Amino acid sequence: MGNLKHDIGAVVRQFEILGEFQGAEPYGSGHINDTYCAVFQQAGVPVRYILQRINHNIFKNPVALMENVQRVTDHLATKVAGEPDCTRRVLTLVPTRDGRAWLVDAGGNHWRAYLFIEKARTYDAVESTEQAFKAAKAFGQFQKMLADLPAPRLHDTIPDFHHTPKRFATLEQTIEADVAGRAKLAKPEIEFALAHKGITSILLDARLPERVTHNDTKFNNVMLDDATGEGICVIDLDTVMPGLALYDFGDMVRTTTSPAKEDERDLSKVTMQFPMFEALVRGYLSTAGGFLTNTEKQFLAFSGKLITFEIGMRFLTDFLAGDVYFKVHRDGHNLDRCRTQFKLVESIAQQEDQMNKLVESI
Ligand code: ADP
Ligand code: GN1
Ligand code: MG
Repeated sequence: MGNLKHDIGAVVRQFEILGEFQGAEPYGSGHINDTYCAVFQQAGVPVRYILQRINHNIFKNPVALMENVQRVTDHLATKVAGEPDCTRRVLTLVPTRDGRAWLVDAGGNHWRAYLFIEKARTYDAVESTEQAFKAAKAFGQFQKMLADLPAPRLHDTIPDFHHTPKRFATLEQTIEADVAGRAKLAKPEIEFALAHKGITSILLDARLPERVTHNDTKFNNVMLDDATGEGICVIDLDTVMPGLALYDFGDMVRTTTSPAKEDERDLSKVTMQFPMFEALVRGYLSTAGGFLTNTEKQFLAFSGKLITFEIGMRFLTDFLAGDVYFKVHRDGHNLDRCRTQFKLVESIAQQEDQMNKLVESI
């Protein structure tokens, strides 16, 4: 407790949670928010909760974000109502003692609490094709359940989040400014990025339909059930907003086809494993196949290359800017992350023809 940045006990006691607060620990390996697991003693049983502080440097309008999260979780809850385990299939916000969906503390921080999804976990790296299939199936189901979200349009919690040409322009400006004096440390990566300008606008030019999408479908944003392996709950809903279905599929390819972690330093371990891609396509189409257009399907493989390139550019940009966006845990962390992404882009490019043939054959 002593090392925590915030008085978690004081914060979490303001939520409508029964029992005595026992303690809290930082939790998970997300790059953005501060996540804690808080334990309460309830009638002799320890019960866990997830408490999160929204990173308001990144999410400039936390109220709009929480309005989205509230609408999305309410809508999903109506879809699974009555099903077994319904409170493990959707995130459930715990209200504050004065009946609000989130809390603003004296320092202006926005906090939310969720029921802790027990008997399930997230993984930072994929271990089997079965996991890939089940994760993609869950993200497809998530998009499907949100297809009839009633109006109005969700807020854009981060405008132009997946606008790859704008991400490219930001990188160019960051290279030019070189505020941290690090451009000399990333020459090959800068060269690689600049050489790929041509792919950045391809999805935008394809005039694909806008949908409600998750936009951050990395493998550790879906909880897999310990007993069945099923993708029981899609989490991390901060970026759920209007987007392209392919942003979500692309990020699955980025995070679920390589056996290596996102920050692996041994690049020989980073590779697009074809059987994982096949499992992702089959899993995703098993739930999303009914609503996707043929054009969307044609870009499934390409979206993996594009989103991997885009996130690689973002890591490179943050390295050059002096590590101001993503949490880092060592020197050069963002550059390491950029390198794995660009290695994966190359691996996808080498296999793109076969990947497209596979999609056509399904
Ligand atoms: P970030 O935006 O920082 O990535 P996440 O919302 O993904 O934060 O949460 C970080 C980690 O906390 C997740 O990877 C997951 O392991 C865990 N987690 C988040 N929400 C829950 C929940 N409701 N129940 C159990 N674990 C959770
Ligand atoms: C961040 O929040 P987290 O760790 O799931 C980021 C994603 C990146 C990802 C890279 C709001 O996701 O866009 O793809 O890191 N989220 C935001 O791992 O920028
Ligand atoms: Mg996350």
